[in-house]
Amino acid sequence: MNNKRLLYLSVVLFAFLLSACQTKKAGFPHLVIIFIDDQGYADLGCYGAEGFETPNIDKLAIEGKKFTNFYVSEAVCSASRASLLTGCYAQRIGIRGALSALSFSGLHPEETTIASMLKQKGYSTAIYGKWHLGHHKEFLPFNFGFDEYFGLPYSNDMWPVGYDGKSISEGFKGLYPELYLIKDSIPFKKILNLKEQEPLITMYTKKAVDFINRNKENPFFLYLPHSMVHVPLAVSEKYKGKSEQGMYGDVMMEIDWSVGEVVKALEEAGIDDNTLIIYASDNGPWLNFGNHGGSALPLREGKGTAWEGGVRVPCIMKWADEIEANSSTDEFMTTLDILPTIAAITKSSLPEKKIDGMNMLSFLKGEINESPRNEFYYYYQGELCAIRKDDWKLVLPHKYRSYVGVEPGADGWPGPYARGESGLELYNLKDDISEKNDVAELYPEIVVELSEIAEEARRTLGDDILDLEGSENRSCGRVGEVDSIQNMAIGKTILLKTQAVKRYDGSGPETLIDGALGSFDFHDGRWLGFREKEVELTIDLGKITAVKHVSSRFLINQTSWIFLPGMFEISVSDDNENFTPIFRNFYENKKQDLKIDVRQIGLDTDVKAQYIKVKAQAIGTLPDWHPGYDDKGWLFVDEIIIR
Ligand SMILES: [Ca+2]
Ligand SMILES: [Ca+2]
Repeated sequence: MNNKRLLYLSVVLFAFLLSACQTKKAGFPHLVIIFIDDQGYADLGCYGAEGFETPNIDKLAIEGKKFTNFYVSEAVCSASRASLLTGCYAQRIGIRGALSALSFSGLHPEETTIASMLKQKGYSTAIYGKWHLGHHKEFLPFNFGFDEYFGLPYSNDMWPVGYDGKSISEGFKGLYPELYLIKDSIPFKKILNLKEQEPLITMYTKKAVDFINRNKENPFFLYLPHSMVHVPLAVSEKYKGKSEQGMYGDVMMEIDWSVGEVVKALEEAGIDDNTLIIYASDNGPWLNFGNHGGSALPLREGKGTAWEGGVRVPCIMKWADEIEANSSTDEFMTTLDILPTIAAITKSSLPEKKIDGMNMLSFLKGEINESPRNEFYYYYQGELCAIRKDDWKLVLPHKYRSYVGVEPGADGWPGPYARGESGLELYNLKDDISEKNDVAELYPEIVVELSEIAEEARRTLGDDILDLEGSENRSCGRVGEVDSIQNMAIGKTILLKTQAVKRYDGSGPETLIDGALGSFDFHDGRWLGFREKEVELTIDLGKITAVKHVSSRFLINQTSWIFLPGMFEISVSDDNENFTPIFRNFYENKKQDLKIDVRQIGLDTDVKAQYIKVKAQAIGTLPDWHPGYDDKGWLFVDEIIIR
């Protein structure tokens, strides 16, 4: 061996030892997830944005990997965030839609999140921004492994302020409580008007930079879910009027600034190479807000749909130590896969409860070229809307919110939605990213194959369209004292002639006579929900008994299609054959002030009977003043009270 070669080998060996040493010193990587609200697929420079620029985010793509087939689990805030943090379909863990400011539910405290998993590995954890997995104390980030929290508990439009920016006390928004920034677990500052939303991006960013500076010596997980670009849009002075596009572009430019500040802090701390940064949006654009919504082009539709514009989002990952720079991939990945991938990176054990994500670490590192994921279920608010396998997407018959053929709003005001209805449709997403050409008839064997996957989804996770409950569904967390009531019928026999809809069947018919009262939250598991024409049930008191009172409680929640019965009748009998009516009344469902209410209907009486029969007629097709006028209304009952 000549000296030159020996020298070369020594250098290689030295470099190897040095790098091994550095890796050891660096330990587990730092993790940063930046999650933008309602940003469309096309709303970044490197995805073709028009009218504004995002140089800092584009630079992440140059230094990392850009994904063109990256999905969130559902095209709506809470469901999407639940999946990102738990690695589960939101459908699996019972988080539906966007939790309202009046909601009583949240992520179940027994679910494992990325943060709670990383706490086991000694990570410092923080969230600065929008949480939206339950605003009650039981559901705030502290319960899920976060050390620090500063931000809004839910969407920035869940406040008693109208589209004109003025306070309102009427209508649905009038019911909302005042919006607060939360610090750790207590209300910190009221956000009364749009002006007070202007510093949100800056505030979250400053907190994030400070967190990085305080924790650069140890591994950390920084979750930065910005409240923007969800409407109402607000931007700080430094970006007002800066984009050609207008307000939306200005806000995106400020988000881009924020990303730049975070990257700069990592660089200055000397930890940028050993940090995995993931940038993505929580769902597609809210297109009926026109120039205040983004763009998902060339994808079909947007937020709130299972079309690609709703669930396919821009995503960039940068991790200089492991992910190839300036790379782009059309391989399939979802937010579900982030938790198990981080588990692999940090050698954490996976959550005990079943999850849906897949470990993508080998793919990210370039050890394998193909993503391990090839299937995906498109759920939206309990409905299984589509199935993807490889490049094929089978759209299942469903009704959906549509933005096609209606004039969008502008300058902060929404336009109306259209309503779409799909058949059984097949698209090849590789050739037809815009889902224009239904090729179901050309590929019947693929329709069959994907239909079988749909069956598996329904069997395990359920499907509201077919009223199927899954065998693996878990429930979300709920708060609220159970109000109880004295009821002579507790423990007696009840025969329910009409089936409640499966997902609203409480703990069976006995729910109606268990002394526990349904709350204002129809999801609380204490209501029985019906969509049949008539509900009929009989309670057997066991022996002839003096009855002084019979009544039933009904929920009114017109915004959720829940109405009073058209008719309500009570009759009594000694022999379960000859019934004597003691009460009958008809109810008109007038348009009310969108208030959620419970009505107790019945009578004080003085009869002797063993059997009490109750009949209630559901409303049927909704009245013409209601936005769901061509759909069937709901009847929610709990409880039947006998004294
Ligand atoms: Ca959102
Ligand atoms: Ca009950």
